[in-house]
Amino acid sequence: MSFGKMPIANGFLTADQVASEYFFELAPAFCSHCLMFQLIEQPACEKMFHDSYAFFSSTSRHMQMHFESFADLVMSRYFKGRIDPFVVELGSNDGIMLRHFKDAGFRHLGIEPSGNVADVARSRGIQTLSEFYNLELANRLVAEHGHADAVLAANVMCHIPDINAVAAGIARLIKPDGVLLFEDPYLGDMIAKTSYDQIYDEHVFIFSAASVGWAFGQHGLELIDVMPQVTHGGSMRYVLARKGSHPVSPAVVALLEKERSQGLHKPETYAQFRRDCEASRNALRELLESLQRKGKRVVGYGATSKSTTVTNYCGIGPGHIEFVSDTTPIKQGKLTPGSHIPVKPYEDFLKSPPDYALLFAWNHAAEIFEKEKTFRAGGGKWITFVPKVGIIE
Ligand code: JHZ
Repeated sequence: MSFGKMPIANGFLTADQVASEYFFELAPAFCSHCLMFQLIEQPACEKMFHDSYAFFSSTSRHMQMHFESFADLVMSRYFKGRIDPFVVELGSNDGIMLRHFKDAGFRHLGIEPSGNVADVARSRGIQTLSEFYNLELANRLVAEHGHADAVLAANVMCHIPDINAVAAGIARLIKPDGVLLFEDPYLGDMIAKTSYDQIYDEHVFIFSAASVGWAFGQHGLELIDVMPQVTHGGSMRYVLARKGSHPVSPAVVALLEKERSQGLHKPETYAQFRRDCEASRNALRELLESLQRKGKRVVGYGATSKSTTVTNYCGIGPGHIEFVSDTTPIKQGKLTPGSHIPVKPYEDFLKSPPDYALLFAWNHAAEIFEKEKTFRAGGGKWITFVPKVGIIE
């Protein structure tokens, strides 16, 4: 299916950059052989991850707590009995997870190609290299630091187009009994919730247990555990190790069965998903157009990467949404990619609350609703579109 021409999801831009804005065709496909759901065309990595990357992981308080508990799990379960363990995180962003290993005194290394977010991690004392991960880098790491006890990645693995190079590099880096833990938005949740906004340039794959098992199996790694996560609207944490080195949890078998009963192996499931996306798009447009006709003020909440797919696919622009509020300084004062809606600081939302706030950051709903009680008490309403388009009074 195609979502049409799309810009870089985190490519927030200034008015003078509009004329030269880059677009590509956002078209995912499903392979009934390896069961992978992935983009057909992806922009070059350097267009997405560079020295002015706009997403900083630590902007959400709930995500800070989430990564603390992820780090605790690795230390308590996978570091047990190991002498001087070494952990490597791919795409370590501003160090939101590695800082816990640093604080506990463990040998750690972050690999973060976006220089500006890596600098923030370094300023917090977290060892970080700004490079893309591949087999050549894995060889260098082994020579300089030795093999790793654990390799981690959160919302990163699904961003790397050459999954084979990365899997080979991880198989090279981990010890014979080492583990790989990574988590990403989960295909089963995306299909169930019609959360098509998980599909954008950075997310080349939307994984399932079946596709992860297949892809990493090519490199001698086996899925030994799975742990569903509520983060990012429904994610899955995958634990892998060298085939035969660890027992396989019954949770893996149960999830593979659940995926089959959900039909994730069948092309028809994706044909239905396409129809669900179209229905969602029509409903959201109709709702925004009716509010526009009534002269209501609508503001977007959270200039997320995901919202780039929503605004561009649904044809939402400054005529529908006055501005998008976001707490990230690098996004403020810019325009949203493709749809060119002004991004303003959160203080603007507080100063002049709109009639309706379109919750682009729906994955942070619990945190945001808690924070925005005054908005609702003052008559403000939320517009949501996952799992269904609707208004929360
Ligand atoms: P958020 C990013 O996706 C990009 P995005 C990336 N590709 C990925 O996979 C996931 O993260 C993990 C703002 N905000 O977390 C901050 C507020 O303004 O949904 C962020 O700009 N007020 C790596 O961009 C945005 O919203 C708030 O109270 O879709 C949230 O972005 C909160 C909580 C957030 O990720």
